[in-house]
Parts: sequence; C-alpha cells; structure tokens
Amino acid sequence: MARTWWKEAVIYQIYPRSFKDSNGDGIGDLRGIIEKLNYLKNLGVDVLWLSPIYRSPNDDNGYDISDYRAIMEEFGTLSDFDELLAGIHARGMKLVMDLVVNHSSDEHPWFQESRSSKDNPYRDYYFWRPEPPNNWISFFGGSAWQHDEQSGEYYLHLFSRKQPDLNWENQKVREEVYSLMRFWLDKGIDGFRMDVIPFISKRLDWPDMDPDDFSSAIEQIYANGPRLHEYLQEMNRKVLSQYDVMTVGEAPGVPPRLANLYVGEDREELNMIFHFGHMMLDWGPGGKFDPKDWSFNEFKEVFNTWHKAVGQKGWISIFLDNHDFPRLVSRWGNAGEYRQESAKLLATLLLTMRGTPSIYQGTEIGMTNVAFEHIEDYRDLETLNEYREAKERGDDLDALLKTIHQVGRDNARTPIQWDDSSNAGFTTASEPWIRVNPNYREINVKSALADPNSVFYYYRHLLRLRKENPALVYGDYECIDEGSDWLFAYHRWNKDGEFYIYLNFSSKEQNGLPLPTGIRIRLFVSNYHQDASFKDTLRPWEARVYQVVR
Ligand code: ISL
Ligand code: CA
Repeated sequence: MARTWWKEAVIYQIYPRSFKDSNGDGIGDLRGIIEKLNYLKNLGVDVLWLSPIYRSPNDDNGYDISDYRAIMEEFGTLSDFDELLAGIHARGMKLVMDLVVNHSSDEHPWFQESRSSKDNPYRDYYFWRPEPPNNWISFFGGSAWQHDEQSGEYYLHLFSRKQPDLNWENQKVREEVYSLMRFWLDKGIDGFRMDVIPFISKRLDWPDMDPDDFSSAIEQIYANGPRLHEYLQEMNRKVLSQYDVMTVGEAPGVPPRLANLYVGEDREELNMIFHFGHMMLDWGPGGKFDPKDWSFNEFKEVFNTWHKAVGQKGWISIFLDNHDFPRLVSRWGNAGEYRQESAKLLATLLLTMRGTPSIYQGTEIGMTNVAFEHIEDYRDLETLNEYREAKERGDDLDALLKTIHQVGRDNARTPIQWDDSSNAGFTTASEPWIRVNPNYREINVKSALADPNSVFYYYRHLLRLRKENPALVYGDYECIDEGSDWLFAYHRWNKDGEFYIYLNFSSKEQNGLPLPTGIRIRLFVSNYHQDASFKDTLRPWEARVYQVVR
C-alpha cells in the first residue's frame, strides 16, 4: 500500500464547546484550545479535528451552520482562528475542520431566502413539497418534513427542523459548497471530516421507510443515494485534488460491502470513512433509545469484517467514541474498579487496530459517562426531544433517564476535567454551559500528568511506539482468538515487523492465552506490571502486545 501521512497520523477530536473556556463565559472557545496546544503536542497526536466552529444558532451545538465563513461568536474571531492554525502548524501538527453540508441552519441566508416564496431563486437550494411525499422520520424525532408557514409548503430535514437538508441536485448548491471548502483550504487547513456525507444524495422517488425500523432505514433509505458517488468524485476533482489534504467521511448507514466505493484508492472520492458497525451494534429497530443485546463476538466480528472489506484497496479510520456516543470506558470497559486498566486496554485496541485512530477529547485521561439525576441538567436536543416525546406517550420516564445515562450524547459532552479546582478548571464561570462530571476530583489532567502510570502516559507511550513501527500502521491483520467470549486477540505483520495483541475484555483473571509457538516473542507493551508467573494468564482487563523477535 502507498505510504501517506494520513495513514500514519493519529487524530484527536476536539469538541470546542467543552474543551477549555478562556474568557469565563462558561463556554469553551478557540483561545482555550490555543492554551492547550502544548498539552496536545506532549500527548503526541498529529491531527486535530475540530467539531464545527462556524457561526451557528446552536440548535445542535454547531452542526447547524448559519454562516460557513464566520466563526461562532462564543468561540472567537477569524483572527483567533488564524492564530490557532499557526500554533498547530508551528508544533508540527495539522488541523482538520468539520464540513457539515448535508444541511445548513434554517437561519442561514440561503434558507431565509428559500422559504420566503415559491419563486425565490434560492427555493431550489432545499427540498420543498406541497405535502410530505413519504413517512420519513427525522434522527431527532418526529416527521422529517416540516410545514413552513411562510410559503405553505413542507421542507425536508433528516435532523432537527432547524437543520433543513440542502438540495445537492442543484449545481449551484454544489458550487457554493466547493467555494466554502476552498475558503478554508486556502487558509491552509489540512482536511475535512465530513458530517453524514453518505446522506447528501436523496432518493427522489421518496420511498416510504418501515416506521418500526429506523435503524434499517439509515442504510436503505437515507444513505448511499443514487448520485452520491458522482458528487464525491466531482468534489474531489474540483476541490480536494488541488490540495494535499486528508478527508474522513462520517459514514452511518454504509455497510462493509459498499466501503471501497467511498475509499477505494482508485475511486478518487474520500481517503477514509468512520464506519458505525460497532457503534450501532446496540441499537434496536427504534434506534439508540431502543437498545438491544449484542455479544462480544459480534463486536470483534465488526473489526474483522471491515478489515476484509477494505483490504489492500481502501483505508478506514478507527474510533471507539466521539461526541455522539457514550464514553468508551463506560461502554466497553469497566468504569468502576478497573477504570484505568480497561481504559488502557481500549487504548491498545484503538492504537494497534489497522486504520487511522481517532481519539476523542478526555478519553486520554479515562473520562467516564455522567448520570445527571434531573433532565434539566441535559443539553443535547436529541436527549431532550426523546424525553419530551416519551412524556407525551406516557412512557416510564425513570427508565428513560436510565437509558439516557447509558447512551445519551451528553455523556461525551461534559467539560474536560483539567484539574481538581471548581468546575474542573474548565471555566472560571460559576456555571459552565453543561455541568462537569462530579468525578473530576479523581479524574483530571493534572493528576494524570503527575502519575507515571496514568492512562495519559499509556496513550503517549503507545503513540510513540506506533510511530516507530510501521507494521502497526500498514501491517496485515488477522483475528486469532477463535470466538472466545472474553479474549480479543489478533496478529499484525508485514516485512517491517510482527506483533501479537491479547486483550482480556473481562473483570476476571483468565487462563489459556493462545501464545504463538515455535517463534521467539518478547513483551512489547502491557497495561500491567509484568510478572513471569502470569505468562499464559491475563489479569482483569489486561492488555499485552508481544513483538516477534526476528
Ligand atoms: O448519535 C446519533 C444520533 O442518534 C448518530 O446517529 C448521529 O446523529 C449521526 O452519526 C450523525 O451525526 C452527525 O450529524 C448530526 C450531528 O448531530 C452529530 O453531532 C454529528 O456527528 C447532524 O449534523
Ligand atoms: Ca468562552
């Protein structure tokens, strides 16, 4: 496979609203990020991906953009942005911006014009119909068609009603997008993470969905529309190919068999996608608030299947949490007794799997889910809409609150815990925009930096090892645990090196580690102090990586 910088890089995702507040208004901002650049450099990540920082009324925390060429007032100014970009580049890191162009805000001038009358020149920038042509349900609840008083028609919104879907059929819309992309690329940014990019081409025969199976509709109805690849190729030809930048498409609804249509090296579309195989494994037909059981072997199978699907032709990005999902240690590890061990085990998976890893802010110190007792403490519109609808239906609200504690997006959106002072050192304001997780006195950056055994230093160590060992980036991958219900074990190898990785996904000591025979191996990294008596036993949440001595 061709070597490229974005395959070797490690991404760090910043959710600016919750990262660091520099001016005491309770909201994270660009100058807060500037303050912490040395911290991120010290961690050893290469690419900073910022969740949206554009002007926005914040119905969906910036994923609803009203001006693609301006910075959100709360976050700062364009000159703060220039300083941030220069500071990132001066440290040898790169900056990736979020590109949210499946929809805009309803407060964007395009939509203001579009809704003003049926013959406005911007009418066709969005999808208007006299009656809803189908039964589509929006991601954030209710019909995906919203009646608009002004012109008496309905417009399409796959997300909130303040996020109308842009009409990519219209060449003018596409040119507007390419032009705003050039605006940022010409400033010197290093790429884009593309929000719900598989949704931009709509099925214009407007097929009905199965109203009881939202999860299947994502793939069959919303994603992978008829003109999608034509659009991505056009975007690549007209914009991306003119710059040395990376792209990663957020790809809910893209099944493995379609992966290389997006990321195959011969396709000239995207460099990588974030797939949702493991992230939606626990979604029942009703979506995330309708959780279903899943098995550990299904979880492993996702990685195996995706590896086979992209093979030597394409590339993916690996992530285990982000701003839309629970904290990885609460979801797949043990956030209690074995918080540090399991956080390190998950770091091992993230950084030794094949693909470009993406670390979500706070994960490097093992931050956990939060369980607010009162719905009033939640901020995410998805959570609040679900709660309101459940109340209208007369559902059990205590049960829903428990589900929110498990799956809600605000789990990942509480402020970064910088130290043990009030509000975790995130802000000097008495009230941050969302409450800090009460466990900040124990879990925070300051204490992680003071403890050589912390999750932070484990990340830093592994990030270095990954840089020094191209086999961990480009090497082939094979799962070797044969369906164990506690062990995830795999082999990574190429001409440069060879590794065996063993991960005990349980809170029990486990025997019978299938170590390779007939070759010499040495312990390369582990999340426990090593003791020879544990040779083929793994302690709770123990992770061990062996290197083959050649
Ligand atoms: O968490 C989810 C909803 O339950 C995901 O399905 C999520 O909505 C989906 O992955 C798309 O996410 C992206 O686009 C949304 C935005 O709210 C998310 O924050 C963003 O990551 C709309 O722009
Ligand atoms: Ca601020």
